[in-house]
Amino acid sequence: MSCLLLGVLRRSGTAVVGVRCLASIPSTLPPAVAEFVKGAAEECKPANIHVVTGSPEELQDIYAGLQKEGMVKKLPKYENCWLARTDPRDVARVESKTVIVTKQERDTIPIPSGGAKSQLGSWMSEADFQKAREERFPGCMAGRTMYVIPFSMGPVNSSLAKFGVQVTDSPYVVASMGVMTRMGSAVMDKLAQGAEFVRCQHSLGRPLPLKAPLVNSWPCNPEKVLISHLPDSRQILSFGSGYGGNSLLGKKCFALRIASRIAKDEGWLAEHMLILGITNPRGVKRYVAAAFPSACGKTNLAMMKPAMPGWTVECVGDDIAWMKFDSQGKLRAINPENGFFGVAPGTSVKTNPHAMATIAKNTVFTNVGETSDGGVWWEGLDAPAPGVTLTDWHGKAWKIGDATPCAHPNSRFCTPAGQCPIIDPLWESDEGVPIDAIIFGGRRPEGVPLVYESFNWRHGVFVGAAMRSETTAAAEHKGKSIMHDPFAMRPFFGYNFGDYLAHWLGMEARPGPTQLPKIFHVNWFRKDPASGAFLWPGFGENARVLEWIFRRCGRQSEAEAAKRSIVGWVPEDGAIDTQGLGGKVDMGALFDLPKAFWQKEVGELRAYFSQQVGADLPAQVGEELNALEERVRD
Ligand code: SAT
Ligand code: MN
Repeated sequence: MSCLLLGVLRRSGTAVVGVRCLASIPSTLPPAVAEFVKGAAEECKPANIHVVTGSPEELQDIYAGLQKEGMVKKLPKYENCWLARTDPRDVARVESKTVIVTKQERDTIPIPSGGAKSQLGSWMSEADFQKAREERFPGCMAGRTMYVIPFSMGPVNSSLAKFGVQVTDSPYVVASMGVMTRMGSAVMDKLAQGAEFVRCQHSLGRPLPLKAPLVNSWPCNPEKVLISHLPDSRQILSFGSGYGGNSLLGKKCFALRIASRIAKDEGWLAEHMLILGITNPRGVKRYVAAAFPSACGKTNLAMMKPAMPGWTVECVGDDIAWMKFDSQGKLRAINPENGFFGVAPGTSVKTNPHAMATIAKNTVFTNVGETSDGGVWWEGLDAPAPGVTLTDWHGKAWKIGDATPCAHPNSRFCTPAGQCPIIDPLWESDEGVPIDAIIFGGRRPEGVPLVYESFNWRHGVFVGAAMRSETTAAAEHKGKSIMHDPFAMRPFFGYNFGDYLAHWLGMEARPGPTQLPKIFHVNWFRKDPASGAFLWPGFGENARVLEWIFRRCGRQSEAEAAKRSIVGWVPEDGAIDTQGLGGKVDMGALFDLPKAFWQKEVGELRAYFSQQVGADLPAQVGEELNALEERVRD
């Protein structure tokens, strides 16, 4: 066996050993971790191994190293804030190169009919994966340090938390994982007690010496990107990208794809949902979880400043919810993350004042613009003060009015959740917060009312399955289209969507007491067909809708403050408080339910379910679609 030079391994802040051979690893690492690290090191052949403790001094060293390599620069305008500019080919998640490896294709995705491509995930056979792995990983960390990151998704002592170990050759990933997860020695202590962990192996795919120069000092290997998940053995292997959800493996890869599969096996839910607490003027508090596709303002809602006097919203999480029934049958949720990895452009004092306060220190910004006084800038912020000039995300001089954007549209802030001024006091509670309502939403310019409540759990599951949202067709600019994005999980399902629906439906029949949350659908984005203007003001005014949801959660009778409609329960006239909106909002138009629209919607859903889910669609979901069709008949 080859001997590798290992750096000083530190645990709990103490220098322990300078190990020379991989065989020595078990003396400092828990045996299962040592075995994983040994396997990764033998495959990737790093020059050094550094076990991450998570101490402040260690993180300072990491940032200093990143600065020296030119991967980040300090932003002197703020406290401990950093700017990274990536290779322009490495700027977002790469769905087309994201796969799930299982024995059978049908374990991963429903088989689409008529040779169509599945939109519900991407399967790779075990044999193809093995080949892809052999083409990528051997020797991929040569000359680099392999960091070993023990991390926890969820507060380390929470009964809902799960652990991972990520090996990576990217110090930027170490710094970002330090924000987005609980990372370091406390987790290693749990692993030493035998706790299970997800094995995460990540490489930028640029061994040293380099064969070609880096762009922006940002190592990546765009031609070879592959983000692979092995749910049966709880493994993630990611190659070629240093950015976001491709490389911070605790996030989408673990907390959604692998965790959704673990949740199915163990009887809980891992969902692409924000969690917020809302308190009414009498001090009664409820928690809700909400799923929205991208570009629907999820982070803004999670940190909303209610426009209604006396109401407060507090944030538990902005992206992912892990939810499990407690012994009383109440669904309890934790945010498995420790930070926010939010889209910067469009974030401003007007759209999200609490996010602006959160990112003022200890934040890593990636691909945003830079001001000449050492700050950050992006589209949606006020113009900088006179005399202050701008540099764009490529590092070139930029001025307002230039044809290309200053910040990349997917530029991000990576910032500690605990800094959010409205972080919920229970956001790190071990048992999670009790969820009274689940909200689905989408960007629907036509036909879909401001809010409705499902008739029951089974209908609510159908509402989640039927989620659609407007997107701009990426590079082709063919205009807008309404994409299916069931449960806002389309890119994140860890197993067959038909089985996922069955798992959700099964919550109703689970053994023991069960208090199911109520399920709602909201649409802040309906437009006036004549003018094209939004009918609803959105942002802080969305609290008016949350108020109705709040009331419905505590209702004494089914029809309290509501009336039956073809889509579900909608607010009875006057039940949504519009005082203070100046009579400008057309509630009639917001709740209009044109039958022709809904007949067309039923047709599109039927085609989608039959092509994309086929035989794997649970019968109950088909029955709900039939029932909707009946209700919208002329
Ligand atoms: O880049 S991430 O996957 O972490 C964020 C996102 O795309 O939603
Ligand atoms: Mn997300």
